[in-house]
Amino acid sequence: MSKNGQTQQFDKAAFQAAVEKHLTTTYAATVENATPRNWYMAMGKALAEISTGNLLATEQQLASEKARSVNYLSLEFLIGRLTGNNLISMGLYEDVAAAMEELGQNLTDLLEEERDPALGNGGLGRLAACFMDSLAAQEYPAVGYGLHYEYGLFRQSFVDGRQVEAPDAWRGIEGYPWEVVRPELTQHVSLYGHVEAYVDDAGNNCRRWVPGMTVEGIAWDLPIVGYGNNSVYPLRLWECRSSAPFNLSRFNDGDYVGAQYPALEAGNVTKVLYPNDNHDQGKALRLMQQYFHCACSVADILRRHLAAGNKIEDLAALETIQLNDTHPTIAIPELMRVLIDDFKMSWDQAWEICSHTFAYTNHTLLPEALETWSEALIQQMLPRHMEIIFEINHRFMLQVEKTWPGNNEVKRKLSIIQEGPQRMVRMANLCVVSTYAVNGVAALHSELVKRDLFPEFNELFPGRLTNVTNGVTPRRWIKYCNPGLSALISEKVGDDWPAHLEKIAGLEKFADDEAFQQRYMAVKKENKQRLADWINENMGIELDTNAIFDIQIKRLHEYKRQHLNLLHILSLYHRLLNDPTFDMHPRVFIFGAKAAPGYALAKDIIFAINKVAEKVNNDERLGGKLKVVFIPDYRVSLAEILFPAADVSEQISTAGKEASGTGNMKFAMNGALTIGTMDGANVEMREEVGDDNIFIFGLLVDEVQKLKNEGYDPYRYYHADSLLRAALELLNTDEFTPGHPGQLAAIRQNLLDGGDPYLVLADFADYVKTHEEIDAQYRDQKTWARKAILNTALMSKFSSDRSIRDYANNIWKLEPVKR
Ligand code: RUG
Repeated sequence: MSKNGQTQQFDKAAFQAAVEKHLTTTYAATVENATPRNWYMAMGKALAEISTGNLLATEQQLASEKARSVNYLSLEFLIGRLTGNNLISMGLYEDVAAAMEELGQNLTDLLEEERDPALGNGGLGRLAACFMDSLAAQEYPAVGYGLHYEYGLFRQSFVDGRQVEAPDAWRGIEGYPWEVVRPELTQHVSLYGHVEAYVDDAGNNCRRWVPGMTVEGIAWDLPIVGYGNNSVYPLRLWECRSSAPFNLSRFNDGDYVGAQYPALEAGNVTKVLYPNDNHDQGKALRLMQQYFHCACSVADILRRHLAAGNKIEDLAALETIQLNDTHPTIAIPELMRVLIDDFKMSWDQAWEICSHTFAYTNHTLLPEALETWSEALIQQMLPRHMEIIFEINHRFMLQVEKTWPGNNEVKRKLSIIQEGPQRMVRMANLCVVSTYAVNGVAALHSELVKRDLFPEFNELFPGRLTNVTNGVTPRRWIKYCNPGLSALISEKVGDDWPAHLEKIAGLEKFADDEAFQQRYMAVKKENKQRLADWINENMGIELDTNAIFDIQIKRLHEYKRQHLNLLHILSLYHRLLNDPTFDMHPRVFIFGAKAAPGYALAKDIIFAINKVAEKVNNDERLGGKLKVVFIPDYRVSLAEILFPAADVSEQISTAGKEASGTGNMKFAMNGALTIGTMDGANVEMREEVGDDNIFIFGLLVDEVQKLKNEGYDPYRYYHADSLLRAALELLNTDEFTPGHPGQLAAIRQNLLDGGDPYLVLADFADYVKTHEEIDAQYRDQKTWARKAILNTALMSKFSSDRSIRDYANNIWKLEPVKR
């Protein structure tokens, strides 16, 4: 590897010729009349030529070496823009910038032409993207399997403060330059129909699925480029098309439109990403997406395995399949079906392979996010799978009976089938029963999975339940998004830290160095200015970069408690206007969040923050001390500007509700100080940075539980705390919605009469007090700089490279294969 991580010789002239060739032959433009978008597309195509070559070469090498691989199955990969990141991984950023400059093009401007591929909702999908990056960076053989949604996560705008959703056609008209379609990998997927019994030639009683329809799965590969190496792994996204695109007899009868129905229906399967985060909606089309994804992926894994000359019996030795949450659980009965029905294995043989192939990651304890599917729906859409699930459950119940004889209560609790007026299949139970490893995503979360969610499973399968703490890729989340800080780090610890984040600990010894502190804070200031400029240009709000930039960016959810943040803002507003002795350092509260379109209260919270923002940003009585900004359409490319610009990171979920969080890690790496509860990965971040360098507040998990058990009464806090009361009462007036009192009252109603399910009021006073401490400490810039530097220095644990090594060593038993 040469300087900049470059792994192969860059031929500038050849690259420029390739760009110009694509400009003319692919996009019908000339050097003279090409638009910036034409240039961006042509450049992307020229770069993709390099990565596709490496993708095929990596594929061939891994097949010929019979390398053990992980197959990461996820309904979501929130990859964000690829071009800038891939340039960094290829070590070509500077060379390509110079080459494009000679062609009269500015690379930074061209990178802005890329639409974010938003093929995920939030943390879960972004984690999958970081993991693919870390797999490739460390050359652990891997294939990512996902869906090629025509529309990604909806685009968000605000109309009079309310969220409005629009479709996200992320590929534009021209398609996405990095993707390559692989028609030779097409799969056929069956749906509906019935199961029939038959006797095979050997006289065995067998079952087979007679499908009602089939659709086609088309593979699109996106290159996951290894940082500083030549390995490129595929992120393989399946698009659903009709197997019978045209009904010829209808066409010949003159029914030209009706003739296309099969194509239109099949196209619906991968039309759009479901926009729910941490919430199971239970729609039939979603089950179809899940099965389509799993059937294509399982078939492709088997194809690769057999094409490399391996025996089917060796599947578990050479392939492991990681299920990212329960969304791809149907892959388990699908593999059973294929092994039994197609490969004619016995149940025991097939089970031996399956139960040693799959591993499952749990990402949530929230009951509303734990997936169940109605038995009737599975029976109708996937009749053979329902039979197999029943059989898995039957055998499992025998095992439960052995351990807890005659205990029907424990059987009811553990059964894959949940009894009730409508019988439901519990996907998490199916996962725990059928996989060789189940992991939570942060130490606290994994403990709660064992203690509260699956205690009996933990007893029944000792050692199966484990932890792998999440991480984030330092390539995108420091090197690419924060060039100023990256240069400073490289100067102090050398430039190989993006691949070896442990090295970043070398910054610790500069935490007290005043000159370094000043340079570090100067970088922070530049990053704040970059964000302030973006906000000014796009939203017309002017910000003072001397203010504290206090940022909460994540999906809008009650458990994440954006409304606690809002109540704090209202309390500051109240104090600034009513308490002449109150003093505060100027503060800018910045939000970014999408609400699921059907989540009314989440949308009300967005509306309320926007209305408060409108008022305070224009209220001269506040003397510029308080600003509120809600950035529309929060997405990966905006996150790349937001994380580096934060002074304060809001990680304020109710303890026990946020499985891990990953934004918390990105903020801290970029030198923001966390205000957070003892929840998710905050707990481990505190262990790393030490209590002095993080602001922890609020109830602990067990205190939350205790308070609830005792009968939580939000009015107790309301009556006891006049500041809280003042903040809540503001929501009942027309202070922020002139002439329309009560427009914000739903939030107050939920917190008081609705019982305040996430204990916002119980944590309010401590939250306010902790913010006062932040205010005081920020005024001492030297101390603040020291803490910020230590946050950067002490975050190496949260590199996704470490997470992937944990998976590889402790779960997958996977070795790197160097190219
Ligand atoms: O809510 C969790 C986050 O705490 C976590 O960091 C992330 C990645 O592990 O996954 C999020 N999540 C959980 N998203 N969806 C779910 C449940 O389907």
